[in-house]
Amino acid sequence: MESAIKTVVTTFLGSSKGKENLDGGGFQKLVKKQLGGMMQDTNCSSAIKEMQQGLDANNDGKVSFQEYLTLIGYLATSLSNTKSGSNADAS
Ligand SMILES: [Ca+2]
Repeated sequence: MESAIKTVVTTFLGSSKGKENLDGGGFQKLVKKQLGGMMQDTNCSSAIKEMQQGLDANNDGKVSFQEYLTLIGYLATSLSNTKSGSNADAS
């Protein structure tokens, strides 16, 4: 568990080069390199850009750590639903 959390943090910082926000290019690289197995359309730059805009809660054109966690949370929820066999509408 601790190593998973460290990975989440170091992956972000590696892609943002230690900065607080990921720019568009950094986000593209992160998704393509790290999330190709869990997400569809990771080879499509425009789909990733759309995803980035969806995550960008404060509309500054960059992905903050908090906004990145929204994506991780979404992926973790999807995985959990898959593993537990529950339907998407289960709450
Ligand atoms: Ca933002």
